[in-house]
Amino acid sequence: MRSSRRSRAPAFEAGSKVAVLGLGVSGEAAARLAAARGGEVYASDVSVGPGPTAAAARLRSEGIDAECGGHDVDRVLDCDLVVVSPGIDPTSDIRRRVSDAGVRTIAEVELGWRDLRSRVVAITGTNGKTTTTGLVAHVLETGGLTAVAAGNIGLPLSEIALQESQPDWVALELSSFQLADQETVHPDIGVLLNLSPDHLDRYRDVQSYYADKHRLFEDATPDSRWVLNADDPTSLALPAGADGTYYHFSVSGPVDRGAYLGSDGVMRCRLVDEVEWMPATDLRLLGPHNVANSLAAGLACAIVGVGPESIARGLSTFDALPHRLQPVGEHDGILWVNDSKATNISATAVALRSFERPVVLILGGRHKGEPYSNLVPHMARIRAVVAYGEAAPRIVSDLAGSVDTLVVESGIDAVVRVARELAHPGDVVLLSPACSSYDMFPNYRERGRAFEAAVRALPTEGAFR
Ligand code: UMA
Repeated sequence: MRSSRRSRAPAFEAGSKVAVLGLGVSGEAAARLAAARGGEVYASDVSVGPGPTAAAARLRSEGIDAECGGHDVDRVLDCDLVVVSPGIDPTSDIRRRVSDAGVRTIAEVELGWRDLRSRVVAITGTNGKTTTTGLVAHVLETGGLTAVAAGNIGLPLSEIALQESQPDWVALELSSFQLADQETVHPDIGVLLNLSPDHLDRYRDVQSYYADKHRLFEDATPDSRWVLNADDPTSLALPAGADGTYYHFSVSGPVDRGAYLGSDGVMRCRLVDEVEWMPATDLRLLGPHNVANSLAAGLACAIVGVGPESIARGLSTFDALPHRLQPVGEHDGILWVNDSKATNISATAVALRSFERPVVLILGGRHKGEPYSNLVPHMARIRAVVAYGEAAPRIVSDLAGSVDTLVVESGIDAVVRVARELAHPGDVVLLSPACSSYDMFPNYRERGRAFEAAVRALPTEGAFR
């Protein structure tokens, strides 16, 4: 496809005072980029934890003013621009004060966007974003292009923007938190996978969450290309007529322009002529939702101009990302699966639909607002639920009368031992918690690692495969 790259105005004039809020990976990268572009940077973090402390020390060693243990509010309000990390809630004290003072605030991703020369496939939606982002980068590379996966997947866009030599394409995962504070981000190709309630601990209602997702379409141009899910009416309606060309993907039958799963199980694409990609059974990823993610990713790459053979090769050589329906191994006839990234009800529902075998489901962590009773329609194959963490009492009351639920009050090792006792040979034990990890872990990755370590430490009769 032709490039729609435009020269972009810098986010601020050299010599401006720029405050960076948060010193996680986004804040550290943003502070470095803002300083490299001539900003007088003040970066700060409320925490004195090891991560922000180390980031502040690295920045100071490069001559950038950075501190932990609080935000100097007067200094922040004296700035011309505030760059905010996505995890900082808009209702937090510092963000309210910045907003009341009328200081311009942008997302880290907006700062990176202004200096990005690569073309962009942006991926958003409630579930499947990270896998689809990884797939897009992998298929583009299989097609001979240079591509990097960035954004919410873990690599801040500002880090790529600082590089001398940038890739042909960036597969950019965008969360609603990042979209909320974007100003001018408009991808060459935008993918909206699906929409369902999430983050109700941060949004006052689901409409406010969808409104932030809609910001993907706000700067659409006639050159924009949109990849939408023909099987999901809610996300199909979201662009509301935004400029650009629309393509669709579907697992339930042919589409006019896009990619679909045929009734014979073969994945096909129709842009001009219809081409076959591959049987869906050739995917290494588990579950029907990953057929949809693969159709979306393949379609975005077909629009870029990648040929059908490369698309099939790329899709069929992509392994599950860590913590996303990732098989840990099978022993004594029990398959252990790490789906720690499932931090909401709909992600756990999707995981439950991925197995034909009986499932012992591990649920728990910090509650995010949606009732667990919404899982009941997906629980036909559940043998038992093991509930743990802060959300355990709520899980027990929401599932009462529907499924056997046991509460484990100690750590993840005990949770795994109880799940092992409940499982029979032939079962799956699935960690798909439907909650955030923050009651017990710094993030979902640490939770997934702890689960895997506990599984590997179990005494076994046979070898662990
Ligand atoms: N902080 C303050 N002041 C406050 C509140 C918090 O300074 O008032 C500090 C915290 O102490 C912490 C920092 O802000 O040190 C946290 O910022 P952050 O949560 O934005 O962390 P980053 O490391 O920059 O990670 C962010 C994304 N995190 C979130 O959106 C919560 C990462 O997505 C993303 O990979 C990374 O930027 C790179 O773009 C993670 C995520 O969980 C994976 N995303 C959510 C999800 O997928 O559901 C949206």
